[in-house]
Amino acid sequence: QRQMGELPVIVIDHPKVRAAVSFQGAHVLAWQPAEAEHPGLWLSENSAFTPGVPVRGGIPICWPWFGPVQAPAHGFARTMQWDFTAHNENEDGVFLTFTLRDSAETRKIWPHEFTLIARIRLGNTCEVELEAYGQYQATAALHSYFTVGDIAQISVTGLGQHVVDKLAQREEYTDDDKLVFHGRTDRIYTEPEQCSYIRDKKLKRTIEVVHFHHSDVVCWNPGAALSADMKDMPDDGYKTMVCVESARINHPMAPQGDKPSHLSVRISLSPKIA
Ligand code: TA6
Repeated sequence: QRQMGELPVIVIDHPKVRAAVSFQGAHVLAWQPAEAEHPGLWLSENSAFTPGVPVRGGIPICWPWFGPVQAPAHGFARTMQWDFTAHNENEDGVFLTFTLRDSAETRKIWPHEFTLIARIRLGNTCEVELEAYGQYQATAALHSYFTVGDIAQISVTGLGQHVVDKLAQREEYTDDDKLVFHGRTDRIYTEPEQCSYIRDKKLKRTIEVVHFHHSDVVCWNPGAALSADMKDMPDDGYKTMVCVESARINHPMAPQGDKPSHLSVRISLSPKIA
């Protein structure tokens, strides 16, 4: 266990993987399989790393709402301290479990009882499985930030045809079967496939993002102007990152007491541009 700024984090140095996970938000901050030349996840060095402030990068867990529906934006799960409830490791990697339960503090902003479990597996793949109990509806996202060589030289596929463009405020069926980035992009794909692929010509690799129990996939890149405006991001930070997020927006998570609702992601890196 170490500190990153003011945040206590678990640092993993295992023959198969190097990674870091913060107790705040059960947040995977970094993940790089031993055989990978570059980090899988992108993390802003300008993040505050202060309790109660979201970290920019890694895999923030946005829950129990996605976006600025109410304060705090993207819910409170990403800025709260979670309990570290289990730890296991073997030759393939490290498995960590975190739990967050309702408290007087959460009930002030969201009036529900809940238990939220995050199971994190770090090895050759990076997996985050979210399991929610209680009786409510909650939108959510595993807001993964990926490292790319150059945003202008990547494409994302497996997104499906139906897109809500949050910037143009337009909803449409598109013929494009791949997304390329020409500036600020903020899109919710509402009929996505199970698997998204980020093909990266510069780093010569493909990131495979397998979504489970998702209803939507969100793609985000802030572009130059917003990147320069955000104080927790380097001015040119947008060039080396892309968010491809496994989400439940149009079909919120709806656990029924002890019958849980899930949202998960499994990420792997392949050295080929498939
Ligand atoms: O997932 C895309 C998005 O909702 C964008 O609209 C953008 O604001 C981004 O997430 C980051 O949100 P944050 O609250 O972390 O600044």
